[in-house]
Amino acid sequence: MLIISAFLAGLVLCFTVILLISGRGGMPIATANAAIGGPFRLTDQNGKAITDQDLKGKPFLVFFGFTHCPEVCPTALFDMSEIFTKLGPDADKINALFVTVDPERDTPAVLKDYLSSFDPRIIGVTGDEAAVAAAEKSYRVYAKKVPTDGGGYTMDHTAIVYLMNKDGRFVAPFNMKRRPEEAAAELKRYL
Ligand SMILES: [Cu+2]
Repeated sequence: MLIISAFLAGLVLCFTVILLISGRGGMPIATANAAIGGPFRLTDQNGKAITDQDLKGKPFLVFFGFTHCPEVCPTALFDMSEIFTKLGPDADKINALFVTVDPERDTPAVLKDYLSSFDPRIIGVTGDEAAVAAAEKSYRVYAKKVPTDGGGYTMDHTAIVYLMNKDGRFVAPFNMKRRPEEAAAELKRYL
């Protein structure tokens, strides 16, 4: 009973966050605001360093989450995988990043294992706590540890997918609530 209620509480939290911030439609909340995003130095799921410079020249989607997330993160990653499929050959011209807000548990190996259920082109990103916190700050991502009944914890976090252009500048929150072919068509406009 305790476990079930803890699970449900986690689910409700995740949903609340997504409802609060995703809204409907993909209208730019701050197109003129270039202050989202910026330099970072983190580690990918293969243990290799990844920086903002590695992403230059291709538009990218970036989403912050964690592998223990019951619902929101797997759904976003599933939708991203569908979009990659619809992109066809253009998929190689776009990057997608899943940055953990839970570096304590999400090591490169854990991310790699978790992402094997999704499109292999999605890049898992982690790092030490300070580097992850800096990335959260530059993307204005809210993330907070929430203790659960069993003595563990879940993460409350911002669930916006950001669309960044070829120069690494923020374009708009990316609307995932539509057919993957429509989302893919929008991405192709930024190639
Ligand atoms: Cu999540």
